[in-house]
Amino acid sequence: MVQILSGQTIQEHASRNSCWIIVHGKVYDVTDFLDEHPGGSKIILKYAGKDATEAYEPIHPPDAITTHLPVEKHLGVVDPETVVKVVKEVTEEERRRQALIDARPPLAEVLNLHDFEAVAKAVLTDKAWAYYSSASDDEITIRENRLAYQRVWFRPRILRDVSKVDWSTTILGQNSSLPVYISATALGKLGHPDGELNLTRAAGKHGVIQMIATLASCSFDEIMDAAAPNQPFFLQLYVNGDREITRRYVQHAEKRGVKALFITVDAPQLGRREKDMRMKFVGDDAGAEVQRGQDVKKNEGVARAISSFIDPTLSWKDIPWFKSITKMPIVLKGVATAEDALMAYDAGVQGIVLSNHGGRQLDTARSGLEVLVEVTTAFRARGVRLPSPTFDIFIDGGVRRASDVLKAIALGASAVGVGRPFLYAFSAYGQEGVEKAIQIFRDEFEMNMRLLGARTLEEIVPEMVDASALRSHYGLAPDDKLFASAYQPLALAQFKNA
Ligand code: PPY
Repeated sequence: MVQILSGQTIQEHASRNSCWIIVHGKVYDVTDFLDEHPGGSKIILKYAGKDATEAYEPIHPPDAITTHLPVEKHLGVVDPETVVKVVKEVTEEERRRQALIDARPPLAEVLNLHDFEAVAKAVLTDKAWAYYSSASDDEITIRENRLAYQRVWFRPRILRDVSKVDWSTTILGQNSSLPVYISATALGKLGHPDGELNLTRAAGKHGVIQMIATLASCSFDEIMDAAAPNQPFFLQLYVNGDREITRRYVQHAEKRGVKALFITVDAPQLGRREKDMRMKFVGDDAGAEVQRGQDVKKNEGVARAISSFIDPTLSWKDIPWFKSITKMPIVLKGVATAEDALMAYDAGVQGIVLSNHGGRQLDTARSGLEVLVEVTTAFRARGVRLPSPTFDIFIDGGVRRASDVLKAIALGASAVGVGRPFLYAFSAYGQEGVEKAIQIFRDEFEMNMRLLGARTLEEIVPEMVDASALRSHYGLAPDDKLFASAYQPLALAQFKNA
């Protein structure tokens, strides 16, 4: 029998000693969980005795609370008649945002992936924009991810009858209409109420593979349940300090048909994304807590609030264990040198992603594109034939054009991951935005392959690019005007009481 609790009873449990909250109409006793909450106890206590759904929803998958709280703490359901409706005040920011959403340019006017970023920057909440767009430290690497592509030039071939061109491929054995997969990005509901489902629906419709993020706002099962028949997925994995949780998660994913496991290996600690970290000072009193010398991390923006479960002890020694718990191909995401690429190959995994985590981890780490040349050179020196039928090299970071993807393929990548542009596409226009982003890629692949003189991806060969300037970091680079128009410089930190 499900117990029905009145709003009044729940309100009586509004302290650190007894803290009940309502989420999605259900009542939970979170008293013992307060100090374990990765986002800190303070944020929960704000909703003690009240309905926390609105605050809970954008950050947590719907099942986060049920999986973390023992069943005896699931107290029952709230009697809706007895809850005093908290009429949420529409803030000035929300009013401004809604006006901007209403005034968005029609989707037909969006011509390239940069446009999504410009619209997303305008319509996202400050907090969401800060979290999505932020990168670590001085944001050198995020800029370099774009610039690297501009240091590689094409050597197109002519007179090849390019009336028919085909850019479809297979990625880790799965058909893909593009040599691009949707890379994992977290917290999709900060950008749009349907979160990652926008990606799922668009990807299913257009034959694109989505990599599901461990820290997606939608739960893993919600995403799988929204899939088209036989729609392929990859899974991105943050390895939990509690390996049993990781084992269950991976094996559940495999059972539900996920096709490959991408283990994130570049985030033993979260990079300092200062734009995101500054958000804690805006509009709440968390700054005071920091000044009292309490645990700073729990008050440093969205990302740091939820990162404490990631296991920094992860090492090469764990690879055999991963192989023992799954038959899915394993790909290490976040390799940044030829040395580690060769170690991954020797460890018997099926691939690597040359990635700097969208510039969000080690600042001044090199671009995936530059590392790609180092890696393919080292593999060839070792006598490994590329492309290898048993080992794939992917890259991600900074891809905004099909021409970027073609450069990566020419230099030896099997396919390319694209994260933020799809996130911005659905933040700005929902599922339709993602579909438009895919269409933009198609149009650009068609044109660029024709102009390059390549009818299939196999015909994109190393001789079609001049990458001789790639390693020269201080050479002249063209101004990236489109990127600059969407780039948000670091705002000065607020002075207290100013
Ligand atoms: C990132 O923000 O870069 C992520 O990969 C997701 C994430 C979010 C919060 C904590 C750790 C990682």
